[in-house]
Amino acid sequence: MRNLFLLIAISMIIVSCNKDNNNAESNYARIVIKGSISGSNLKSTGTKSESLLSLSDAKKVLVFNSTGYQLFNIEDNAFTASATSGTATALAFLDANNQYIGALCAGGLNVLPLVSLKDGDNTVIDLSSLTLEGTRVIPTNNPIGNEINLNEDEIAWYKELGAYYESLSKNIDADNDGVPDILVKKEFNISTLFDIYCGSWGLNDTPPQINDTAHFFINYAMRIAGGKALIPENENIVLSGPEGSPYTDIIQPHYATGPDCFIAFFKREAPAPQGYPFGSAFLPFAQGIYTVTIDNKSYTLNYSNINAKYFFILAEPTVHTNEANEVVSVSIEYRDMNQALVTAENYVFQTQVTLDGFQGNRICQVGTLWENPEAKTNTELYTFILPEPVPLANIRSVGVCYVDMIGNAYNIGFIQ
Ligand SMILES: [Ca+2]
Repeated sequence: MRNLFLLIAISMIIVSCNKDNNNAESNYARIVIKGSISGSNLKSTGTKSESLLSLSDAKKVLVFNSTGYQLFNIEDNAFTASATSGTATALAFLDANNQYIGALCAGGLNVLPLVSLKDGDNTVIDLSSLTLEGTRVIPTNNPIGNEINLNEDEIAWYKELGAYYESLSKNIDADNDGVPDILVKKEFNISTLFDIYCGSWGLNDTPPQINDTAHFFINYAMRIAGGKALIPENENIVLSGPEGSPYTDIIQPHYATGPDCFIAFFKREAPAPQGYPFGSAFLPFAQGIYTVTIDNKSYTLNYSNINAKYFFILAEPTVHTNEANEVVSVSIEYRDMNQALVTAENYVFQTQVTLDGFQGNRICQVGTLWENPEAKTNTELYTFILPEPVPLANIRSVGVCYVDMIGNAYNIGFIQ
């Protein structure tokens, strides 16, 4: 029963779509990012362009992370873009024909982590004049350490994420027709779901019990969301790769559509090793180039696997009951692997709590992940009030699922 239950719980989460960023309406604050283009003579050697481009050719700024892409125009050699506070965001520069010129590289980082901001959500990041070196777009004003207050360790940490954003930047034109896919609602968003069984949830004054962190089992899934114009006629989406040494064990266990997208999950199923708490193990996908085939048309997607160590923290739930022994709320504490409390906002963008019954049935969900109409109200990370009390005796497990600031998700399971 336990194995069955856990597998069902895994398949039930995260089916909501990303919002259409061009009609952004969100509770999440937007951080203004502006800059100007100087008449640099340095030429791009970008692989996406056949002719050499200079930054003065740039006409659009593409702001993106693994949950979405958004375009802003450059007019009179200047732009004012915005990105969601609490996320880590990259900027790419495109010419009038949507050719890739280069990506922002500030203080050695090719991503702007929009956390620890100088003036909070009112912070304006003025990159000032930008110049091109190769495909790196260098700002005169480096916001890292100024508007974005990171220490040396954090800067080193984000540098390690460079390859991840480089990989995402290559997915702006998955059908290789030279047009950014977001312009024709054919964009792909690719991310990783980590599924981790952690121990027992807390109950009132009894704290959660966490398993030995050295022996956590992590299951992996690749989540691919596709824009409205990509929604297939049937659910059959084929993922193959990575290029060079393709897997033979990829399955598609879950599929959903929303008004503006489809979402498919892919897993690599393997027999469970001895002592494993799940019925099957789901292996990680290697970094590389994958092909997605939808309605007989193929798309190229770059995937960069992020080690769970970067943004995985222990989101530990405690269930609170009333006099009738009904669950009324769930509180979350966020701790590192040494059980020290951490500032969740530096890791976590959104959190959702789910309560499931003994048949794997979903009893209650509080909070919603990703950006969709329901998620707009979800800015809570710590306290989750149930819409109505639920008998404690009906609860078999508690799941805490959060999306990290680079767009990957962690489903952290607890049973009693
Ligand atoms: Ca395209």
